[in-house]
Amino acid sequence: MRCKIVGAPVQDGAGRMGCEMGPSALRTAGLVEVLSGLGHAVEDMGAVQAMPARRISHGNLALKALPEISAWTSAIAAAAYAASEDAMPIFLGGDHSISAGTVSGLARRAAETGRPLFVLWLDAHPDFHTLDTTASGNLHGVPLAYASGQPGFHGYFPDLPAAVDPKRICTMGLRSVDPAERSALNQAGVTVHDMRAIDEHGIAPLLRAFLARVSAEDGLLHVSLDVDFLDPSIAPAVGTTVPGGATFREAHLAMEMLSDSGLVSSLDLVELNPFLDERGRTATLMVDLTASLMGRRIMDRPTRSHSGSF
Ligand code: 5AB
Ligand code: MN
Ligand code: MN
Ligand code: MN
Repeated sequence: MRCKIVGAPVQDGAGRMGCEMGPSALRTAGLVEVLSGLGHAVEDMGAVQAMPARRISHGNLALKALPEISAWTSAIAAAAYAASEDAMPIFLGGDHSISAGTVSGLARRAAETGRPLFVLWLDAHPDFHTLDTTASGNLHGVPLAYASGQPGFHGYFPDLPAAVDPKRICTMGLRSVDPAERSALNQAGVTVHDMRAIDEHGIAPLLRAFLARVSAEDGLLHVSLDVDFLDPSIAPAVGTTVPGGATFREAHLAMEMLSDSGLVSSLDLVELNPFLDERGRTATLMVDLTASLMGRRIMDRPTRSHSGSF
């Protein structure tokens, strides 16, 4: 597979500084070498350049860094659209506000190719606030709402050439959902597999069902992996830790199943805050998970399910 690594060193969307160092930490943990070692042709595109911010004011006075994140979103969307023409882009955040750009750029690409875009959102949070509903004002809490065309972004964020259909979004790992997000997710028809569902059913059948839908529609699949999807005991380097996250084995199994499916067309690695890490362990885990998603196996064959191809 041909991969393009795209750095998006954004931190203004998070409540604390440090995510700017994320791309550097992921490279230091050996991302490029690991992918090359798996036989992929890897091109490191360096970092997206921030565009100059214009003045924007909004009635929600809690909003932080709206001009900056709006400008980043334009630049990252353009980079995502370009990189997805002939390769699988892997975006290195940066806080999760970068996905306002990645997903919208990929949706534009998908619309041109005529294939539907699906999004798998692996996160403790749905990031489904609008500019009006966020109480913290941290814009890493809005990207999925923006990219799926929820109201209230017009005039503040770049206009969307194409939105992702909320019915083609699946979130997994949720365990911190604000009331406004809960009703918006239900109304929009997003598939939500919260931690309770993962506890009760196991991650495999839930993911298998979603992958079957992507495959049935010959879709493109974007995976957005927030560090806080993982349990903080194994992934401490994130500003928004929530107890009770995915285990090491659950996360690897999800990545291995995604790899077996052959459906993943792009990936975000977001919210890594290296300032909060312990001797690089979270960065290393993110790279290892990426390796599983990109074909690393314990044994030299994929493990097939009894019932189907995933
Ligand atoms: B992350 C919260 N919903 O709006 C808010 O880490 C958390 O990208 C957002 O998932 C977390 O501030 C954003 C309380
Ligand atoms: Mn997130
Ligand atoms: Mn999160
Ligand atoms: Mn976070």
